[in-house]
Amino acid sequence: MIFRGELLPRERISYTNAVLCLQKLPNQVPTAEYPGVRSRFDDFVATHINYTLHTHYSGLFLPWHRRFIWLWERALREECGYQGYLPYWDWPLWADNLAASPLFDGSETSLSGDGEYNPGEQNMTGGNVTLLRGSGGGCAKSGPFKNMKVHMGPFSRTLTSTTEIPAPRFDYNPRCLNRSLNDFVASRYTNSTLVSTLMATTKMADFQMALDHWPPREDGVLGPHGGGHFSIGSTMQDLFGSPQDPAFYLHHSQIDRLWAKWQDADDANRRNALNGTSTIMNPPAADPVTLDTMMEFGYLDAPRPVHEVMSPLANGFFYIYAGDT
Ligand SMILES: [Cu+2]
Repeated sequence: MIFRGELLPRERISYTNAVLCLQKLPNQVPTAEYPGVRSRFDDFVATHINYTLHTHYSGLFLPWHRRFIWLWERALREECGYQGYLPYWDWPLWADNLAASPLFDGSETSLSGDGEYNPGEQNMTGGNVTLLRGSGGGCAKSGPFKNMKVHMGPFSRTLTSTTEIPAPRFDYNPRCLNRSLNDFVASRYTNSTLVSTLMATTKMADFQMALDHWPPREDGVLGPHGGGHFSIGSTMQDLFGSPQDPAFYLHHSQIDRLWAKWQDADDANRRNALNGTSTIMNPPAADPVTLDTMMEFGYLDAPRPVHEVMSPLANGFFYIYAGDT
């Protein structure tokens, strides 16, 4: 069988049409409690914000996001008639030239591309590393998400608490989708060398470290998880609100794909490999994640034990990544 990794133009449009459909469907998360939630699309955003402090830089990062993107795909299919599957963003293919990528070329078959040029966009500094600014910095200027509104955030890049969701929490703050294609970041932090390094790891702690420089390094060096988040603009950079950029789901699909491949490469040792706690940055007092740790999804799904999501082919999951044999 020949696997075709790349979606046809009409398949890309049916995907983005389904995303636009979720943006028009009514929310199930109550606006009274979560004022920024204005659509079914926003249900996923608010859920991500709500659990961010448990599900990033922690032992829950991979298991939680596996379930989260599966719930997203299910909503596209069941609520918006989408017939395809969740695509993934294979970072290294376009790491040197994001604007040439079918994902971000700004055409009608893309996920929208660069933003309008914003002279105010700054370089970003973390530790000793400076990331040069991207080429846009304003509203996505073409493609299917040119007119979309994001409703929540922005959140500060500085984390002030590991237990309290910071302001602006779930406030309603409508803005455009910000985009700034950044080949400086993509070429350094999402390239094939980093992916090979990631896939060559044998221990979960090393896999996490290569994916995320986890815990984050003081010199600000990013793994490909952060690299993808920092290469297309400020909406996608937002630790809490990043699912407001439709590219979020393709980025996390790629992460889930690489995790699944890594698990498959040594099933006996890696299928149930876990490391870390259920609190961001793994503070010393936090409980270690085990196969029985329960993960919460708020209004999207019942709580799920970690062991239910350790295989893409069990417990209600039944998926593989095309192109991977
Ligand atoms: Cu996330």
